[in-house]
Amino acid sequence: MAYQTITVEIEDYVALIRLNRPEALNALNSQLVGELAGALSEADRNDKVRCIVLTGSEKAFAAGADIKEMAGKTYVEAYTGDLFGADFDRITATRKPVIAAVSGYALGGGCELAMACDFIICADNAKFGQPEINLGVMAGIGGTQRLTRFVGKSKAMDMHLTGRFMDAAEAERSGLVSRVVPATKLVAEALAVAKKIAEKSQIALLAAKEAVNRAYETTLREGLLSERRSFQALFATEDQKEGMAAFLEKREPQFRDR
Ligand code: CO8
Repeated sequence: MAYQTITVEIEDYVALIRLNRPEALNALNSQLVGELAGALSEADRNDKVRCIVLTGSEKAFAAGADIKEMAGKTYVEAYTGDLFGADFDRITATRKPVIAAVSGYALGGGCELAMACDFIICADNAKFGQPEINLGVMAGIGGTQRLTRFVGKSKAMDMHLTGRFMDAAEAERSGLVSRVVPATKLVAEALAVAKKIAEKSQIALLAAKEAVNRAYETTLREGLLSERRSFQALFATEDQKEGMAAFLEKREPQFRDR
């Protein structure tokens, strides 16, 4: 499928999706969000993809929702048109692991998009922010909920109410990102991590992702029960037999997704 606002490359079972609107610092317009949702759904269905890396350019992962596109909208248009709603739901419904590789600005919707991925690896030049307050609005695709879960109420309030940016060191310290790497090595590092993930049993990967996500959506008791049942269910797979046999025989496992 040909896209105009993103590029997709697949190699070694990893799909590298790049946001590609350099003229607008990868601002998220309806076309880009729709294309991204389509590319992620396609990657989910593609047997040649086992892990996905989502990135932007060195200057910007994404500088937010497209202000030019949004500026003239009325409440009725935003509400009845469900601005980004359905497409963003499709993005967050991706079942395979998605790593956000963030360099430069991840602001507003860009920060929200990165947080909607499974984890964030960022470059040392990364800047995260929810500056919507400066535009007379607020976050609208998960920022108030996800940032608060990542960094806690105090920092989340600080970010949303002042619109200030958080640099890579603070983002790592606060638990927003999992690793910080030099900007020049960001994509290579993210791809290396994705390739490692791609070697695992896909059944176990999907189950582990589902289980971690439940931590945000249910009570501890329900989450623990759900985790236990998924763990036990994995003993019905050949990959569990192979993984444990390989450990005992001191060799690398050969997972077959069965
Ligand atoms: N939308 C549209 N165009 C943008 C955006 C954006 N978010 N950000 C940058 N651009 C454009 C600029 O207009 C400029 O275009 P042009 O050359 O045609 O004037 C080009 O990108 C380069 O930008 P700058 O010249 O401003 O570059 P600087 O290096 O000087 O500054 C900044 C970089 C600091 C990132 C600056 O561009 C900036 O502040 N951008 C806006 C950041 C922002 O406010 N983001 C939040 C947007 S609102 C949002 O994301 C809401 C999400 C929820 C939506 C949910 C709907 C339901």
